[in-house]
Amino acid sequence: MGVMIEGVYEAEDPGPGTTKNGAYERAKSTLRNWITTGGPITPDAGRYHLFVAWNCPWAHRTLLVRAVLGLQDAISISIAKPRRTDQGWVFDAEGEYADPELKAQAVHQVYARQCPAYTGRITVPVLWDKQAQQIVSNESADIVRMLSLAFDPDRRLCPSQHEADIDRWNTLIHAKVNNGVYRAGFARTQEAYDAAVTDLFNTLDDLEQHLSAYPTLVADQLTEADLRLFPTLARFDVAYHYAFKCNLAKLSDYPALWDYARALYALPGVAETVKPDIYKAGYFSPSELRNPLGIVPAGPRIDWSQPAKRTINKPI
Ligand SMILES: N[C@@H](CCC(=O)N[C@@H](CS)C(=O)NCC(=O)O)C(=O)O
Repeated sequence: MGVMIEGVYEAEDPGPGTTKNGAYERAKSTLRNWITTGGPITPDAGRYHLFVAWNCPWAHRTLLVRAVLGLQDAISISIAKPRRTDQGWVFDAEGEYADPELKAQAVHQVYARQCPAYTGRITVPVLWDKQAQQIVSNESADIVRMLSLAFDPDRRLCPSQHEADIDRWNTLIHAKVNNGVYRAGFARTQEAYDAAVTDLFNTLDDLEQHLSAYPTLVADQLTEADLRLFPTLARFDVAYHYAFKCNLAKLSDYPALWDYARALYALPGVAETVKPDIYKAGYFSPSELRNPLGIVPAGPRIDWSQPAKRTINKPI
């Protein structure tokens, strides 16, 4: 794993950003254009391509929106191999992990196509514009919102009247849950770890309370906020609980959250995006900090197909 400096991929990884007190700080995404009706980047079927990895939760949220809105034919994908190498995210020459669009060997080549002197981290997801031959965005939050607005005129995943509520959940869940597990897993001091775990489990407790009373996060219907929470829940017991030391409780210890997660899993198109064995291979890949020998644990056994008590309707 590494970083790109002026268009050259350096295998030497400076490591995830940390502040002085050992707390993890996520790098900001830098390529942030928008698809809009009437703008230069229009929502045309067949024009866009997503570069993703099954194990990446930020990529997962974009795949969920694509699946729930039925955009699989409109937006094509390339899936990078689950374990990063000294070239970062890489592709095979053929098969499931090949890149049919640009025939790239690594995701850093996609960034170099966009900007030959690119400097920064090479992350997935990346939304690529096949027509303009450039990156639209490497920020998953923007990709989720722009897909759900530009490709669905009825804004069913982000209704205008609920947008503020969706944003409120998104902000909280990003800080304390989605990125919270990384703050715990990448902490370099006890204090930073303790703060992250406290935030995470306090928020899971609040979510448990909310989801005991309501079927979903906002307005009793499926919205973008649910699709942004789900990737962290899908990885929780199999990866974060153990690999990132988020072990005060398992997802399956929260009756309402676990029921909610399974109801989301049962939505058409969602199960195809959930890959527990790949999460394990990715999160337990060799890491000097967390898992020096790269040994992947056998468990836990999880039954995602157990029917949920609640019903969540696919809006489309
Ligand atoms: N802000 C980005 C973050 C994406 C991100 O951190 N992706 C991880 C994989 S889960 C990655 O590609 N990391 C590679 C690196 O940092 O070198 C987003 O949400 O789209």
